[in-house]
Amino acid sequence: MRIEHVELVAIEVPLVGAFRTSFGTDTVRSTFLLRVVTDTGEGWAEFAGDPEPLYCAEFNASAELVLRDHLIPRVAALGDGVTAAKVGPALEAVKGHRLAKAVLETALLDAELRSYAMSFATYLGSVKERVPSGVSVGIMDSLPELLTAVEGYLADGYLRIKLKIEPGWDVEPVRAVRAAFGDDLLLQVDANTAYSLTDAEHLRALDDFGLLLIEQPLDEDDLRGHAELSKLIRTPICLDESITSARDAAAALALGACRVINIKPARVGGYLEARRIHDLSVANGVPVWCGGMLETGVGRAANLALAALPGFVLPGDTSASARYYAEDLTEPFVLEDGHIAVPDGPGTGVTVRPDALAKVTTGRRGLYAR
Ligand code: SMG
Ligand code: MG
Repeated sequence: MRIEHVELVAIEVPLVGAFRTSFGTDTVRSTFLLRVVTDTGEGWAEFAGDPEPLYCAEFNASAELVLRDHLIPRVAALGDGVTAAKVGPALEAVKGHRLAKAVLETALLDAELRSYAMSFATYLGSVKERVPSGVSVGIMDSLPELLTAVEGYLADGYLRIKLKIEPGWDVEPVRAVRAAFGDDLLLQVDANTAYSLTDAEHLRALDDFGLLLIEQPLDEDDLRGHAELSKLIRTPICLDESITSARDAAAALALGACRVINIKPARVGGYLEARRIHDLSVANGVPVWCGGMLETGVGRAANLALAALPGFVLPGDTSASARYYAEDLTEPFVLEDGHIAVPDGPGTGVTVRPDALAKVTTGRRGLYAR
């Protein structure tokens, strides 16, 4: 495969409701799609980041620049020999920028798989036709508002609830949700790095509620702190932001910094590294689940294929299109009996609907032409 040209499509897609985390509030998903045209066809992928470097160090403008000036030229230099598997080695010299690397590798993988009429699910080794779906519930202004939101998601059929937490919104919302919906509800929390080790005593109060896990309580670079915290609380620690590679995952497990891993392909540089983390976790007996970055159908499709690998034993943040968007950019993903079907068509198995894309496009820029 040879890269002919690469185009960035900037999008602003309104969310159906505001989504508040410990680091900010989103009302619109502002990101970009990458369209890679090769001699065999085209491939699409969605950048997982935001306009601001609050979830991680990367952001939309940093990704655009590094793709244009450093990543795409290195992969294009492979000439006729481009494959998705060669993207990682070709980009190894460039430090960091994993979300940007992931969007390029994923668009090329989509193009490559379409040329063989093979799905992401087949390529990655998926074993399920549908995956159980959880939902991530933002921080709210009041407990009644939270209970109404959770009730709605449970009525939709979601099989697991994740509450976003921060200091001042943690034990009470968990207590309220447990009291309202019972002990059998699969429930977990995500702090997005909002705590420090001195909060251990406070976080121990969460042990009373039978949570599946607490996700990323401490800073992303604090593996030691997570290992210490895991000795002080019973709730299993799950890492998200801290795990940017299979090597990180191996270190976190060796240190006892986590007992569960949230795998987001973008955060770790793409689906190939995501699969390596899956394999490592399976070998270590560690459960994994698929995280989300409020993706449109473009990004969601490939995440569903990954979530169908055998080690993904917990429901993921792979919710239906309607949880995020009134109109998705692809055919909408729907919840059936708490599950979402894994796409089985070529590549990601979805196509971008030109009319839906046109409505949310704020700019198109060529990043490379042969
Ligand atoms: O895609 O349903 C989704 C969002 C899930 O909570 C979610 N993602 O830290 O796991 C996480 C957050 C990161 C994105 S917050 C804008
Ligand atoms: Mg998280």
